[in-house]
Formats: sequence, C-alpha cells, structure tokens
Amino acid sequence: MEARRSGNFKASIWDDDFLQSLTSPYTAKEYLKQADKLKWQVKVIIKETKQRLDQLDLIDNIQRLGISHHFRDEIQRVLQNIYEKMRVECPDRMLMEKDLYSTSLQFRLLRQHGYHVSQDVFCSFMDGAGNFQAVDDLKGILALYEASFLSREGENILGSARDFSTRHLKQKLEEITDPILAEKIRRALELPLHWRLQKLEAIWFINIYESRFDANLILLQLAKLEFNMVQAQYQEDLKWLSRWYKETGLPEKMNFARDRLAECFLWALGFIPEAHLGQARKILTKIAVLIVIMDDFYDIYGTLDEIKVFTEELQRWDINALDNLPEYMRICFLAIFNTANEIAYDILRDQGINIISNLRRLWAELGRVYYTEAKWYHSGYFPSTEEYLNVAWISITGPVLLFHAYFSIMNPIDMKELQYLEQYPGIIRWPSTVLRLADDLGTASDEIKRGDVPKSIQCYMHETGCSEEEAREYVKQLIDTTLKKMNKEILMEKPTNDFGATAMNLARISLFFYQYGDGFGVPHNQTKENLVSLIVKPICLT
Ligand code: LA6
Ligand code: MN
Ligand code: MN
Ligand code: MN
Repeated sequence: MEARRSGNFKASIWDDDFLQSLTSPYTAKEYLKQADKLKWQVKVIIKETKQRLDQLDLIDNIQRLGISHHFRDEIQRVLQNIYEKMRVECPDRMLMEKDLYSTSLQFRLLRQHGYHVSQDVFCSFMDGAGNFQAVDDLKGILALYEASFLSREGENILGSARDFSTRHLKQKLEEITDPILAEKIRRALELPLHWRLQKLEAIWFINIYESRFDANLILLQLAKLEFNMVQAQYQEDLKWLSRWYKETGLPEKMNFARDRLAECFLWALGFIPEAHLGQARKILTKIAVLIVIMDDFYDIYGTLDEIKVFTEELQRWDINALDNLPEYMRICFLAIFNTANEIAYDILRDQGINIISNLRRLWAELGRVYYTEAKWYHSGYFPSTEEYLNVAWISITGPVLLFHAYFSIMNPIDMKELQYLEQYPGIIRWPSTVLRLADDLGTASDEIKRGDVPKSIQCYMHETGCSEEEAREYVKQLIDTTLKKMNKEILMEKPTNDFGATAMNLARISLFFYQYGDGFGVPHNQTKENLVSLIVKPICLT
C-alpha cells in the first residue's frame, strides 16, 4: 500500500471550551440606545458640514472608523453633490486646483463610490514631460498614493502617481519626525487602504484617530461602541459554530487535516462583516471547514485511487453510493451532502427557489479540479503558467466561496443574474485569481517541501527558467493587474451591487491572510492577534 503523507499541521489554538467562555457586556439594550443617539448626532454633523474639504475628511474618517454603513444615504448625497458641482464648475478636468491632498482624497472617495472621475484630475501636478513634481506635502503625497490604487489597467497617469508617491514616501520615511504620520505611511506602503479590510482598519484607525487633537468625540464614541456591539455578535456566531464543529466529530475523525475553525471564521468575517449577516458567516465558515478537509486529503493524505473514487462520487451526488468510499471519506462526503442540502432547504423554504443543482455543480467541479492537480502531482507534470491558472483559480475554491456568499446574502436570488454569474465573468474570476496567487505566495514553499502540485511560482520558473525571486515578482505583478481588472469590472461597472462589494472583499481577505506568509495554516502569528482583537478583546470606551 502507498504510504500516506502528512502535512504535520500544528494543532488548533482555539478550543471549544475557550470559545464558549467568550462573553461581552455589549449586548445590553442601553448600548443600543446610546448608539442610536450617537448615530442621530452624526447625521446632524454630516448635514451641517458644508465646506467641501471638511465633507471629504468627514466621510473618510467615518469610513475608516468602520461606521459608514449607518450613513450610506447621507454619504451618497454629499458625494453626489460634490460630483455635480465639479462637473458644472469644470466639466473637462473636474478639478483644476493645485491642492494635492483634496484632489486625491476627492478622487479616491468618488471612485470608491462608483463615480466616473478621470485620471486627468492629476495633470496639473505633472510637469511638461508627464512627471509628477516633488512637492513638500507628505500628507498630499500619501493621499495621492492611496488614490492611485483605484486605477484600471492602462491608466498611465495613475501608474506614474503610484510610482512617484511610493518612491517619495519610502525616501522620506526615515526623516519624518511626527510618529503618527510615519506610522500611517509605513502601514500604507505595506498595503494600501483600498485593499484593506474595513473591520481591521477600524481597530487601527480608532486608535490613531483618538490621539488627534481635533478628533470628533461623537464619531469616536460611536465607532468604539459599534465595534464592541458587533464583536458581541461575532462571539455568538463563533460559539454556535464551535458547537456545530464539535458535534460533527470532524476535528477528531479528520485528524490528518488542518483544524482551523476560528481561522475559517475570520475568513468568513472578512468576507461578510455586516453584523446582521451572521447566517451568511455561518454558512461560509462551514463551507471553509469542509473545503480545507477535502483539500488536505486531495493534496496530502489520500491515495490517487481514493481521491479518484471521491471525485466520481461528487459527480454522481448519490447518497446510496456512500459505501463505495473509503471509510474516512464517507463522513466528509455526507457532511458536504448534508450541508448543501440544508442550505438549499432554507432557500427553498424562504424563496421557493431550488438551488440543489447549482450547489452540486460547484462541488463536482471542485472535485474535478482537485483531481486534475493531484494527477499532475502524481505524474510529475509541469503545466504552463496559463494551463495551471486555468485550473488553479477554481481549485483555490473562489467560485465555491463566492456562490455560497451569493446565496446567503441575496434575497431574493435573481435567477437571471445567477445564470450570468455561472458563466464565470470577472466578478467571479478575478477575486478568485487574487486568492490563488496570494495563497501561492504564502503557501507554496511549504507545499513544495512536503510534495504538492507545482504552484504558479514553480510553473513560471519551469516555463521561463527564471529564479524563484523573479517568479515571485511576476506573481505579484499578476496580482496587481488582476486587482486593476477588479476595479474596472466590479467597482466601476457595478458599484451599487452588494455582491460586488463582497467579491472585492474576497480579494482583500486573501491579501490580508497571506500578507506575512501562511496566515491560515500556521496558527501562531498575525492571524491570532487579529482574532484576539476582533473577537476577544473589546475596545476601551473611555
Ligand atoms: C487553501 O489552502 C486554504 F486553506 C485557504 C485558506 C484558501 C481559502 C479557502 C478557504 C478558507 P492551501 P491549495 C476555505 O494553500 O492546495 O492548501 O489550493 O490550498 O494551494
Ligand atoms: Mn492544499
Ligand atoms: Mn489543493
Ligand atoms: Mn496553497
């Protein structure tokens, strides 16, 4: 018999007893009342802020503090107003003034909200040769840097803006005496605001904002309260999931696989952070848990014969054939089957729509691509980068995650739109591609050491003969291009769709998880700290 391999995964650091012990005082009604009052006060502040720059700063702060979902209409109204005024005042360029900070901030906020603003607004900051002119305005250059990430492919002015601002900020970083500005710049250079998760940004920003002499205490108080109240909701979601997980028996029975409930939950939380969408987070976490087990037996534990049978069973989706499977796979198959049926049941009950065949297709396809990769691995085959990516953007489970998100946040489900999405347009493909590439950067080294299919880095090295470092650079470039495609296809073409925002979040959570290596598989690192601040520790109110 073929010897089984092992991933030597570390044990989970989040046991059920600990998770069940989490409690929060912030479920009390008095906090809700307090928050309602503050929300009302913020609405007044928005209404009474009249200067354009003040309005822009206010919106930026509200967004960074993580409370903008309460003021969607108000923010929209202000931005609409700004947008229209600009068009009247200066129809060609939108804005011809010389203030880099306000131009950049306005550009970023308008684009973020789906308004068409031309990159030409930055022309007035360039010299005749098309180069940005160095100015003594770090705040403005930082704003330009952040704005430059809202670009589409081929927008060369934004490309130069990004190169210029990145270079300039890096150069100046050592000289900056203001510690807060230095911290802001360092963080921005690591990952720009546009690609950060709002929830994690909020924890950091609340702290920074609090130290400002001109901090608005109403905004600040609401942000803290909101954070703590939502945290109480997350705790309940996770406690429920931990009970579910324990009852499935999967952590003991699948002891060859990564045991990562809390990390899966963090994944779901980054993807769908809205407090009231707990049910969606539960579905996504369950799906993630099942995927990870399946991935680990396709990649590591299973023999090629076993996974061939499993792949066939997924295509057939026939519960009567359960006994064809090796024992350890039966419980996994049944867990997938039951979870899919449960999700479909709820939708059939609530909306009268039957999505069983759609869910079946997703799992069957995942089995097929996992099996393709396993065959590549077992036969020592090196696909070209393109051939690899055509499979790997699906095998990273982007489509499974995105469609489950779609089913759990869209009510009612639009069958026409669903059929369109099932042809895998950019809104499905690009965020999944980012996930794949980011995962490869973070996990490929360990995977290859242990024995796994060549990942994008190895495929590219094999194809071009370049070094690993060059291949990694190439993959980073690919991520960058894909993010620009997302800006175009999701942000600029479907700005108001909730699913669009969720799809963008998939890319964000991917960048986040693999920012410092394998943030998912390796439990003791940044991910642990982030889980502690998101789920365990409330923010001090005073
Ligand atoms: C992928 O692991 C993995 F577990 C993820 C966290 C990706 C997103 C999916 C979730 C949360 P691995 P492979 C369910 O790097 O084998 O082993 O495709 O994936 O490279
Ligand atoms: Mn794997
Ligand atoms: Mn895999
Ligand atoms: Mn991987």
